[in-house]
Amino acid sequence: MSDLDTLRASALSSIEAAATTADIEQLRVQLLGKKGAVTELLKGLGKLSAEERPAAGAAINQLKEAIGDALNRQKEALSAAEAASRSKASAIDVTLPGRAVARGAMHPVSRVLRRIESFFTSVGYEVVEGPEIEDDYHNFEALNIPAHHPARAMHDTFYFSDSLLLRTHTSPVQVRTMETREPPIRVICPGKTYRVDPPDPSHLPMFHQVEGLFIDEQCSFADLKGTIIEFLRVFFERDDLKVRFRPSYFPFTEPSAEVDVQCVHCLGEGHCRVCSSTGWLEVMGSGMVHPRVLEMSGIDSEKYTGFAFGMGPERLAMLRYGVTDMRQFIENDLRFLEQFQ
Ligand code: 2NL
Repeated sequence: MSDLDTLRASALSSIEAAATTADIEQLRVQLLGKKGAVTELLKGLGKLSAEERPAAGAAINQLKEAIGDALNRQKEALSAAEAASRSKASAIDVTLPGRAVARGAMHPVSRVLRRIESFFTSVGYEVVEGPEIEDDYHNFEALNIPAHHPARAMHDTFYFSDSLLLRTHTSPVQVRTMETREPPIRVICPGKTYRVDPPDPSHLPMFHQVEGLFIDEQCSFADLKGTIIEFLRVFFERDDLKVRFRPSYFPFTEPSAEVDVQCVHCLGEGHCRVCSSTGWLEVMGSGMVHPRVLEMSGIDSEKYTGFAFGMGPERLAMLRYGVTDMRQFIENDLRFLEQFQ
């Protein structure tokens, strides 16, 4: 066998054995590159005699072409196989089951806030928010709460300084509304409120309040009663719910009334731990806005009258969903929260 035949056989068998396109490129360099085996043979032609040279040159070129063809063929085959395996590796298996979307649940207090807002906006009220850090004037003074009132004692209010505090109710939002708008005013003010109370079954240091304010010419206690009774019947989803207005006292309203509903648990019959067998549950406070409160915020109390009310969404959520301990609202126990889907 001549040197050419040996080289041809070994080159073709290496090409056939190549496993990747990178191997092929390496072989191309080894065989046909500047210092490749075939190139070395061509360089050797110079040493041959003029008679031998044409035949030898033709044979080497023929070998060069055969190796080039073999490299190209094998490269094409390998690159097709490599592309196929790349696309198989990155393919999406559409038969796999989908990942389930974990569904959240709305907090029961948020659900109650939404119900309250949806009723009042449906009868023409606007939802207004305001700062949680308030000053003494808007939280107390403008609401006719004198300096000696128990609500101003240190044990109730979180103070930042003599005059800056965490609001103890959302009334200051209504004060700010009266200061900046002209009647008629129809607003509800939901939001967080703060009092120095350690958590227990019926108290939290941070809780919510929704207050409402209606001011217009000719506004009467009958408007207060009609609005509140209708709200409570819609909220508790009972057309015939009994509602009771009990005389009470707030510094910012006169007259004032606590609002009771027929016990939603026992409906007023027999032994009951929810209403202590009284048949009634206190759910709101209300009253006609004190004329001094109107005047302090720049509203003419000869021309305008108004009513106001306040309620606690935590308490309403306990009644509506049968929650017996307020602390559950802030414990973030998913076993509790997941029940309100
Ligand atoms: C309660 C009592 C009440 C008000 C809040 C109010 C606000 C202004 C003027 C007059 Cl700016 N009144 N708010 C009136 C009566 C009762 O809330 O027991 N809340 C949970």
